[in-house]
Amino acid sequence: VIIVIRKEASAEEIGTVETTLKELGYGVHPITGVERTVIAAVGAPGHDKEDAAEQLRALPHVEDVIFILKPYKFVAKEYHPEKSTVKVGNVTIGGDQVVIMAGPCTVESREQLLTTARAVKAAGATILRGGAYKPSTSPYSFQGMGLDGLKLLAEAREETGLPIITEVMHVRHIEQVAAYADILQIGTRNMQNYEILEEVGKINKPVMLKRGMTAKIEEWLQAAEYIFIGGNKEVILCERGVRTFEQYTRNTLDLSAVLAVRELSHLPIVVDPSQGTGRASMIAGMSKAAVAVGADALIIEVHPHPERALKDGAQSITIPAFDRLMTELPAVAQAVGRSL
Ligand SMILES: [Mn+2]
Repeated sequence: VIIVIRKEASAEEIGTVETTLKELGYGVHPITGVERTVIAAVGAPGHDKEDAAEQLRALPHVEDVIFILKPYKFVAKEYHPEKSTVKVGNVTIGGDQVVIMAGPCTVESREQLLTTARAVKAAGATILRGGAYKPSTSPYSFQGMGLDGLKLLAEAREETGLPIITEVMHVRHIEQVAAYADILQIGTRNMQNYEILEEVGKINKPVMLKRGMTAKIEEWLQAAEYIFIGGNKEVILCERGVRTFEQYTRNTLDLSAVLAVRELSHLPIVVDPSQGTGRASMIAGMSKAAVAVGADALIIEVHPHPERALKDGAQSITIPAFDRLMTELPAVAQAVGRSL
């Protein structure tokens, strides 16, 4: 149950509502917003829905009581029927305009990053991606430049004006990454790392939550709920492909997840055709398909020399290929009532 508290209620009065809810047997998760406070009250066994509703509506300072019979509440469409948007600088994710995030998989050098940043900006990308801390399946492969990579990303933002998105892998890095990044990315391996989710819930920066490679959509939305409960409502989802029996592609890009998320939630959704396919040859096609199905943004790996990339070269497109894609996407966006 979501309990909407009246605007004029004081902190003390809100505390009284919380205490009463606990006495009634509910688990209590308040979110204090700028405008008003809402409380997710979960549980209360033995309560008939009608009785509970009457009881809750009778509480002082309660404006509305919304029943959500899903394992997630705040990220559910029932809680917020309109699509929510996340603003980063002057870029809006989840609005009419489809946002393009592009850049190298991993920051490798100043030259590699700045060359790519300038090129993707010139082609029309509005957010720069780049990994500083890289999760790797193999402990022997490149693990990223760390803090030096973050500094290079900040330099690229300074020069191009593009906000940056980069991954945070460990709780101990959150503060450092948040000091540089405009959007924090939670990778597929950490989607169910509840410690990280709780911590990024407390920060004041947007978070892009990638779908776990074997996660059901419901589990993914529950993971997003963790961030929301912490008080951070700037959550973006990212479909990056799931693991199936197929091996020709690195993952199976689940574009139906865009529609599923749209049906179930108000959160903006990004599609990653690079990780989703693992093949540079498929990125343009899947990018167009993602825009056609209604993705709010794409995140694309671009490298000046994919054959020399330290990571994910096979799924990175060249600058000319990215330029071409950016001339083809507006027509697709327009066909589905969006712009680019
Ligand atoms: Mn990558």
